[in-house]
Amino acid sequence: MFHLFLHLAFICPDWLRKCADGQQCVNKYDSFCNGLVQCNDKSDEDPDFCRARECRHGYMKCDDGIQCIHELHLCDRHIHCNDKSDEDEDMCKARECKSSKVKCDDGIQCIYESQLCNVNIDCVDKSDEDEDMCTDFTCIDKQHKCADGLQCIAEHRLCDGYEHCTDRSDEDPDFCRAWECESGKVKCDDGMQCIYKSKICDRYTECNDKSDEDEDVCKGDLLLFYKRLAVLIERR
Ligand SMILES: [Ca+2]
Ligand SMILES: [Ca+2]
Ligand SMILES: [Ca+2]
Ligand SMILES: [Ca+2]
Repeated sequence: MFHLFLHLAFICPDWLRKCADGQQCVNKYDSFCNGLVQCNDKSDEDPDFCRARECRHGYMKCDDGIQCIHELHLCDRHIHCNDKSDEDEDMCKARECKSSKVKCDDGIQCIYESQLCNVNIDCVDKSDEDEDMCTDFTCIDKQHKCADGLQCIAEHRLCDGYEHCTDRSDEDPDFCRAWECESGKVKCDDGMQCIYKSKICDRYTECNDKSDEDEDVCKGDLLLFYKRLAVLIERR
């Protein structure tokens, strides 16, 4: 009787759910069938309960049919399934990468194409940053090779006023003076940095030379403003 009373009196907030014993609240999204026992009565990992339960969106079952792991954790070279099935070598080697992803040299791990030669090690075997490979590598669409001939950066990061190439070549003054801004962007007065047109006179300084927020341009003097705009558009 006392137990029943406790059971009824015990209410979990919205984002939590009761364990089977009714004595404890655990996160209803993360706690159930994640391979970790979080309920004192172990009901969150009860095999029968978990076998009958589908994984939530973006998650998948381990071979045991019990545990759910995030899809991104499949074949990432870190063990997430208690039965280790997510990193089974034969399975991972036979598995194709999703589009826009490519295999690391190990034939197991998949990474995004944009992660190749980006100076971050994404493959556990480091093959994505192999110097010989990156020297020969043609950057993917909308990417640009830094002067070192190794690193690829997104084209919109060229001459944006921030260094992205480890050799700083994306912000090299000579290079940027000669560089035409991508569409929708204009040069600051320094003739080097490109900013989005919409950032002119938006009260936030984007140009390192502060020319996008120049008082004369932005305050009142409409004629000057249009003159200036015409110059900027011409410069595009
Ligand atoms: Ca894994
Ligand atoms: Ca990388
Ligand atoms: Ca940059
Ligand atoms: Ca601005």
